[in-house]
Amino acid sequence: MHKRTILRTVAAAALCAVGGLAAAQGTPFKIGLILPMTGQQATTGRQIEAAAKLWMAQNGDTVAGRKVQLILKDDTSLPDVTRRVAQELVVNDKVDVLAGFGITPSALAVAPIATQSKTPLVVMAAATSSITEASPYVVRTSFTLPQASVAMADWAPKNGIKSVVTLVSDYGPGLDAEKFFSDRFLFNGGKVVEKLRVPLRNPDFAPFLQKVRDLKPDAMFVFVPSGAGAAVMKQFGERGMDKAGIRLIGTGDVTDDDQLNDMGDVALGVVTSHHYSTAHPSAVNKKFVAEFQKANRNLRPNFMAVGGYDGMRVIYEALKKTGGKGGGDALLAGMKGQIFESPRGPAFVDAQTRDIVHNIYLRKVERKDGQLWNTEFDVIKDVKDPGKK
Ligand code: VNL
Repeated sequence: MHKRTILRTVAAAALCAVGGLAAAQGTPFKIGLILPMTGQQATTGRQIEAAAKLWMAQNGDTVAGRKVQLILKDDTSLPDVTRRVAQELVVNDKVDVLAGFGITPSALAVAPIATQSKTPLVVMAAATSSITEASPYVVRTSFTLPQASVAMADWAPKNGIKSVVTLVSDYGPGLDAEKFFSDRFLFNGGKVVEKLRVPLRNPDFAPFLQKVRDLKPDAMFVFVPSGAGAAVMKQFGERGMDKAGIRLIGTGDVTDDDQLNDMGDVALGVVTSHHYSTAHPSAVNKKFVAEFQKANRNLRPNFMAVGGYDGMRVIYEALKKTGGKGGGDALLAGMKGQIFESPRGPAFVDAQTRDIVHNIYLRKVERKDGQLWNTEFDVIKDVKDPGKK
């Protein structure tokens, strides 16, 4: 099959959708939320589902007179499943928006369906720079790896780090992190001793960490996806790499707030760059964290939750702008250019690139009141994705 059949079915569905517009006011506005609820990326699914539900609890389930319905599907983070589920949501459920997408391959698998059916696709988690270029219907509320990585490559050489080994997951966001960190670090006079890539599925970090230990750089720069950070941190400590004088730096995915509190002393002092910390000291974030924790048995919201929460806001605001009517192109137009205060700080959906613009913070892991936090100590304001041409 598959591609031609899929495209034909999707095209037919799009035609039906036009005919059905008159009836749209009476029908609910459907958001097809596709997330990895099981499997290796399940923490990301759990975070985003909780955040989307919190948004709806706080803002109601009716927008401009139109009832909003959330349809949650588990893609187990396998892109073939993501594609099939998205096709069913568009053709059978006639969803108005597709949203979620825990990993880059899942977002990329669905981009052609979004284009063919003119369905806005709101990326709440995946963070490879090029995703927004895969379809003109993609809008992103998560972040990009180049945004976070460049900030770290500027910070490190000013803070005694002259040689680095990079260690990244071997797929889209990891390759972005490796390239944008290395190029900038080199430009700043640093030396990248070796670039190591670990498989995304069932990674065994041990041999890679041993190699880093033997190379003995000033620091190891890490990107692993949300949920894998604790394993890296644990083995980094077990091998005594911190004691051997190798520092761990990276994007904030490695000190993921979903897991940070259980990482222990080895995480103390680790500096990362990212767009969100649960400890972000704003009134909007304090309220977000408190209400998220109250609704989810004290679970700490991480950057994935914020991508989901802001994605819901962008969808709600766009629907409001269409007076509740919706329609793929009208919704897309309503999403572009939105400016709002996110729990992460100020945020902006760039109308040209459809990508998120936000602050990138430098953070250091500290213990406060018996818990570990990514404490922000510096900020680079309004960072656009450096991966865009
Ligand atoms: C991706 C990027 C996934 C960053 C992540 O966690 C992450 C991705 C699941 O683009 O696949 O932290």
